[in-house]
Amino acid sequence: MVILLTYFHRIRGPSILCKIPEDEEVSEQDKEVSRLLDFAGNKKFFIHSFDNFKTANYYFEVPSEWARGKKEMALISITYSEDNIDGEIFRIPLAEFVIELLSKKDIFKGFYVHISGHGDVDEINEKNAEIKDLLQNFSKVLPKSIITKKKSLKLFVFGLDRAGKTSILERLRRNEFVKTNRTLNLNLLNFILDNVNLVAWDLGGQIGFRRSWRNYLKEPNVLVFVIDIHDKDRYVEAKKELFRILDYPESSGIPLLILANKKDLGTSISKKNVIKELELNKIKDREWNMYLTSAVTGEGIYNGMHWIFKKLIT
Ligand SMILES: Nc1nc2c(ncn2[C@@H]2O[C@H](COP(=O)(O)OP(=O)(O)OP(=O)(O)O)[C@@H](O)[C@H]2O)c(=O)[nH]1
Ligand SMILES: [Mg+2]
Repeated sequence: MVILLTYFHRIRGPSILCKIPEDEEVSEQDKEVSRLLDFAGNKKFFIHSFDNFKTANYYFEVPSEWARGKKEMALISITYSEDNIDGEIFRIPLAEFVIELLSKKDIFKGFYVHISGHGDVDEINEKNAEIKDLLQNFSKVLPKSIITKKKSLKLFVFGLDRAGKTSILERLRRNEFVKTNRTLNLNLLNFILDNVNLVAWDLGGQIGFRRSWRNYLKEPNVLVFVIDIHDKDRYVEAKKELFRILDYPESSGIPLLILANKKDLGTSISKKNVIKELELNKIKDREWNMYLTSAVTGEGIYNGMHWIFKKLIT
């Protein structure tokens, strides 16, 4: 399997601008090429076949201060030869890679390594190293889920800062409680639980990061909302953030798992109580369930995950 990341400077619209000789009919082979380069086709993701290979391709626009139209095109392609692979499985990982790449500030500079006369060379090299790192991580994560052919689920994990999101995910990933640092912006985790490949988008809960949550609401299979049940002063704030996400059209109908966390700190708070405080009975447009959990002991977390598996994995 080969992964290529290609950057097209200043190309906009279809790339086949002319055909020589002009009077000859367009062959099937040419059509294939034009399909690959047809950036005007409005398809971000497409599968392409040639010889005994196939490619899964995802193209995207990179905002760039150095481009004429302020936008340039890039294409990431995975070339594979295994007959039994359905290229569709690359769609979500590629989309995720692109979101992560574009979240890096001024990333366009990293594509200018071979073009002289553009700004600070050190800065360009540094950005290029960032791209390479991302690609390296991506290539490590990818074959594991693809080759083992496990079912894959994407979790959108949100909630106020210090609710315990990262602790819960680390507990699931390593089966132990580990010390965490606050999450800056986004933490992407990939791990296998009960033969299911989980891709978790662990979102930073501090106020400054909450506005960007929506950007990552890209086709998740399940929403996981974490709340610290002992942080009663912030129930109203938590409820507001929960319903803000539920009200976005792109989250419509997606099942919601609520993890009422830090149960180990005392059991005076009941499930009923949290449901009432968060007004969860108002949720009518999706399936939801709530579990009292503890990242310290692991209690409740696995039950929550099994509820998801039961709903979504046939
Ligand atoms: N007692 C107890 N402490 C917990 C539990 N879960 C998390 N914590 C602690 O709560 C604090 C915050 O946990 P994190 O997992 O970092 O919280 P977070 O929701 O990821 O926070 P942000 O990344 O800022 O959004 C840490 O000190 C954790 O050790 C729990 O179940 N019980
Ligand atoms: Mg965190």
